[in-house]
Amino acid sequence: RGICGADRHTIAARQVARMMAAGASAHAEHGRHILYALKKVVDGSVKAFSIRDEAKLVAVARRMGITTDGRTVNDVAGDVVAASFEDFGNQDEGKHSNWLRALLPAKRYERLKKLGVMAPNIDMGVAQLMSRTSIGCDADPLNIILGGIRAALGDLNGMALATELSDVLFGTPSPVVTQADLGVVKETAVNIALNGHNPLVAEAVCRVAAEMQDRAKALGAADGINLVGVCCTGNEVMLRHGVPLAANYLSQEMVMMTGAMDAMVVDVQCIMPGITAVAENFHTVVVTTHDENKIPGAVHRAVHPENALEAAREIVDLALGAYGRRNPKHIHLSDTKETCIVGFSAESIVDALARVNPQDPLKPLLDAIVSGAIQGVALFAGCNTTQLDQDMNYKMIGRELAKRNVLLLATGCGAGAFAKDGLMTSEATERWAGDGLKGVLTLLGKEAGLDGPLPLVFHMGSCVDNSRAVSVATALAEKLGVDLSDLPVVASAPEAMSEKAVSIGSWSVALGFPTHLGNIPQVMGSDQVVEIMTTGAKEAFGGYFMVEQDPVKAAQKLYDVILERRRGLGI
Ligand code: NFS
Repeated sequence: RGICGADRHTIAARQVARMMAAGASAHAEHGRHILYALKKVVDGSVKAFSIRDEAKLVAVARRMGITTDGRTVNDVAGDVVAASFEDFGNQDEGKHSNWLRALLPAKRYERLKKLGVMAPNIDMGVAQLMSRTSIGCDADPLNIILGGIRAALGDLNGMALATELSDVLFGTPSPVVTQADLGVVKETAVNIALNGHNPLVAEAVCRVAAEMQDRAKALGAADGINLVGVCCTGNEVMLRHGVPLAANYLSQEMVMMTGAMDAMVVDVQCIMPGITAVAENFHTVVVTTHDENKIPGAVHRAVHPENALEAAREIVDLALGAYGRRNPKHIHLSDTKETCIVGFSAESIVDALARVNPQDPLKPLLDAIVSGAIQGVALFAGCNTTQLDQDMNYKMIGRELAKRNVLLLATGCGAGAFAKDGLMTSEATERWAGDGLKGVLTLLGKEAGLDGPLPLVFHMGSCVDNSRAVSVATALAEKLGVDLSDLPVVASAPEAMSEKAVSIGSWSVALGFPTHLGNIPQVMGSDQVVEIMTTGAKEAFGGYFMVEQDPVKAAQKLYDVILERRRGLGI
C-alpha cells in the first residue's frame, strides 16, 4: 500500500489506465494535426497540400451522414472538418463520436454507449482519466479500468480520423512493390531517413526531394537523393510512395551507424532521444520539425502546413551539406534487404476482392471464411521491445498462424518486422501458407495480374492505420449481421512497448477482439486487475487480453480462439 492507503490493485489500475490515456493523447494529437491541415486546405490558407483523394472524401462524408450530392468538394470537406472538430469539442453527454459511429457496427456502438465507456469527446476522455487517477480520487480498480477504456476509445477515434483524413490529403494506399531493411541505405546517394508518425513533414520532403535530385547528383551522389523510412512515418511513405523502410523502432539507431545517413528527419512519437548521441559519432544531421518535440543535439526546423515545402527544402539542403562531410572510414553498409508488396488499405483489399466478384466484393472473402479455406483473421500490431529479440515473436507467430490458414494483417512495427523478414512476398505465401489460404491468395493474385499469390502478410500501414483493420472487420460483421465479438478475428501485440500499444490493445478488447500480448504487461502485481482485463472484460465486451510469452503456444492459443469463434457462428 502507498502511504495514502492505495493498495496494489488501485496502483496497478491507475498506472495502466494512465498508459491508455497517454496513448490516446498521442493518437488524438496526430489526428488533430492532420485535421488542422485539412481545415487550412479547405479555407485556402494552405496551398502546399490539396484534397488528393476526392472519392475517399465522399466515402467518408457519406459514412458520417453528410450530404454529398450536388455539392462542391470543398463544401463537403468543410462539413467533414466540422464533424471531426465535434469529436474534440462536443460537450453534450448524450452525444458521442461521429467517427466511431461511422466506423463501428451499430450493435457495437450501442453496446459501448450502454456500458458508459464513450466520452463526449476525445480530449475529455483523456483529461477525465488523468483527473480521476490523481492522488485521492478513484480507487476502485474496475471503475478505473473502465475510465481507461473510455480514454482508449478516444485513441481509436483519433486514429480513425488521422488515417482517413491523411488519405484524403495524401492519397489512399494501394499495392506497391518496395524493399525493407538496412540494406536500403545507399552509399551512392544522399540518404535521408524519415522517422516518426505524422506523415505531413515526410510528404513535404518526398515532394521537394523529387525536385532536388539534380543538386544531389551535382555533388557526386550518382543515385541522387535516397529517402528511406523509419518507424511509422516510414510506413506512411512506404505505402503511399513506395519509399523503402530502413528500420522499425528498435533498430532506428542502426540506420545512422551505416555511416552513410546524411540526415534523419523526425516528427513525433517513438523517436529515441538517443539518436543524437549516435549521430554525434557520424556526420549525420538530426532535424526535429515539431515545436513540441525537440531533442537536445538536433537542429530544429519548424514545419507547419503553411511553410511545409519551404521548410522541407531547407531540410534537404541540410542533408546535401552533410553529404560532403561523410567520413568514408565510417561507412559500414548492410546488404540485407527484402522485397515487399505493401499498401493494403481497406479500399485496396476490397478492390482486389472486387476482381473476383464485382457485384459483391466481400463475398469471396466471406465464402472462404465460411468454407474454412481461411480459418480466421489475425491483426498484428504494435512495437518492438528490448525485453525480446527484435521481431522474433512476429516471425514465429505469423508463420505458425499462416500454416493454419489464418489471414495475416499487420501495421506499425509489426508490419516492419514482417517486411524485413520477407513475408510480404508471393514466395512467402507459396512457402508458408496452408493450402486453403494459399488457394485464396493465389486466386486473388491471379485476378490482380500478379505472377504469383498475394503476399502472406498484408501491410495495412502505420499504427494509426489499425483503424483500417477495424473497417474491414466492420464490413464483415455487417455482412454477416453479427457483432465484432462474434467474428473469428484476433489481434496480437507480441512485442508491445509503447503507451500507444496499451491503448490500442485496450480498445481492441473493448471492440470484442481476443487480444494477445507476448510480453508481460505492467499489471501482474494485481490479480484483481489481471482478472478485470481477462475474465471481466470478456463478460462486458466479448474481447479480452491473453498473455503468452512462448510464440508457438501463443499461435496455438490464438488459433484455438479462432476455432471457438467459428463454432459460435456455426461454421
Ligand atoms: Ni505503434 Fe509506430 Fe512502432 Fe510501437 Fe512506435 S513506431 S505507432 S508505438 S514502436 S508500433
